[in-house]
Amino acid sequence: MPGDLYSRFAQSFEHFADRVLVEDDSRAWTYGEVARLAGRLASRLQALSVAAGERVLVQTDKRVETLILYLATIRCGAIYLPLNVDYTQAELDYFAMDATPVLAVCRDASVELFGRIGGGKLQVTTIAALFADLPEGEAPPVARAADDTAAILYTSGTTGKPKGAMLTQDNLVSNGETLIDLWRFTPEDRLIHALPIFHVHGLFVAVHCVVFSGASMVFLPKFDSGRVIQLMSASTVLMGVPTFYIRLLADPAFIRERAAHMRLFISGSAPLSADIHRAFEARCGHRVLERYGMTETGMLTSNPYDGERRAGYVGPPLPGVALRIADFEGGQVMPQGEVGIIEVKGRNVFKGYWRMPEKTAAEFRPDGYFITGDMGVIDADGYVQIVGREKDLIISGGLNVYPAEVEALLDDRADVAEAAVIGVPHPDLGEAVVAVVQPAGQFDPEAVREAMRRDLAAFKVPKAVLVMEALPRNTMGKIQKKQLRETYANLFTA
Ligand code: MCA
Ligand code: AMP
Repeated sequence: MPGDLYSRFAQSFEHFADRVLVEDDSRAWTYGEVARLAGRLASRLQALSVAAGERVLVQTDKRVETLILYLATIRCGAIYLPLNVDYTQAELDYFAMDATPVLAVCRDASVELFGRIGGGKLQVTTIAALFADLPEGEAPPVARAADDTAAILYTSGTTGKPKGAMLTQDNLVSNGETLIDLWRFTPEDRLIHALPIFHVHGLFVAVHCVVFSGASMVFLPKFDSGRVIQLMSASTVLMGVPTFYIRLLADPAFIRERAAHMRLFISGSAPLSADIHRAFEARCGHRVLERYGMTETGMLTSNPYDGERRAGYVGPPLPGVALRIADFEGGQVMPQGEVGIIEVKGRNVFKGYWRMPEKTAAEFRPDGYFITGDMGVIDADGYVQIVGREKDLIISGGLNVYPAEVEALLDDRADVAEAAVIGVPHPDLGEAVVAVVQPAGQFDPEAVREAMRRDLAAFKVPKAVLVMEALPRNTMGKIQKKQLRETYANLFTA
């Protein structure tokens, strides 16, 4: 039996043909129906020149049709490239020019915008057009090798342009298999799917756990605590970022009885505070299972299903994941119990950044370990604790914002002498993006926020732009971000 991703999907399509795979507010789709639609859509994609190794760029709303588009792209042997629906034209231009997709699928309202990319050379379509009068014939699945790329997900970085992480067929199959075992997924499970489907979390972790195990899921367009609470009585698992758990706790309708049918609450993508972990247990009796991962690596560690789910820890490495703590300079392994950079190796680790061999080489050690940029420590029981990040990164509501990108935009403005962008504690989002600006002449913070909205996805726009006559610097002249973070630590929590 071939080991590629579509073959793994096909196993479930066959075994669970009559069971429900996915539901939305309007109807349910069985595994068999989804498989047939994916086959027919693959015929249409092939007619649009989607072939093995070609990229299909997707920026659309979360719908069951988008899920089927993902499956059909993989069936064609092509590379799926999902993008955040929030990205602006400036951001999209870069992704499209870098990835050179054979086809872009966008919202109806964005057809014109996509049409302008690359001087009008990009082939653009919409979900509605793709699904209109689907051909009857199903294209046969195109076999792929374990090391062939199945998806490219862009991640930004502390310097330079965003990088397309190439995730292989085997990365995705092996990580999914590990997770369904560890988290005990069965065909009886029903997942509340409230995450976006353009990240590893919502697309691969959530969807693959469901499809690989023959379970089902309810697709919500976005997180809505009322809807999620309502669904709990007939569901078993919720996967979310910490903000989901913060919002559930903030909802008085979330009481113990509502969660009685649920068997598992999983959190990841950002740190879940020990306070929220404990408050959640006190409210509903469930201990959240926290896990840790990255776009480039999929899931890396997880608290155990049966053993102790420890608040403030992300658990031991997953089976098949080698994880070590190294010193900050050069990959020297640290003794157990000491803090250092987390480095990882395993079948789950990506094969490199799209068309960026130097950047790829810079993030791996010579012995093949990938440098995560997260700072951690392993305790005597083998549990990993994340204690910070070496990379200058803000995680807001589970979404990554690199200060360098926001600072560059501010520094380009005539009314800004210099800017520092920091993350400060936020009761809902965990961290919020804040800009501290040393103005050059007349300066209107609200006008600056408005202007930034044109160039930046909404989640990257600072929630506050603060003015300081002179930014704090050390003796070398470097801006003291630590001091700024301390100064504004209570901006949203006071
Ligand atoms: C929306 N906004 C945000 C965020 N989301 N601002 C900062 N951070 C965010 N995360 C903006 C909106 O555009 C809006 O802007 C304003 O904030 C208020 O939005 P709100 O209605 O509160 O937001 P929402 O639509 O309810 O979304 C919040 C959310 C969502 C539910 C937390 O962002 C979300 O689903 N996050 C999950 C992201 C995720 O899947 N991450 C996984 C990637 P304005 O008012 O100005 O218009 S990491 C990953 O995949 C790795 C591998 C891993 O380990 O999992
Ligand atoms: P991304 O590149 O969007 O995949 O984000 C990956 C980053 O999210 C990791 O490098 C961590 O910094 C962070 N992350 C993911 N899960 C957790 C977690 N459970 N606790 C703390 N940080 C996390």
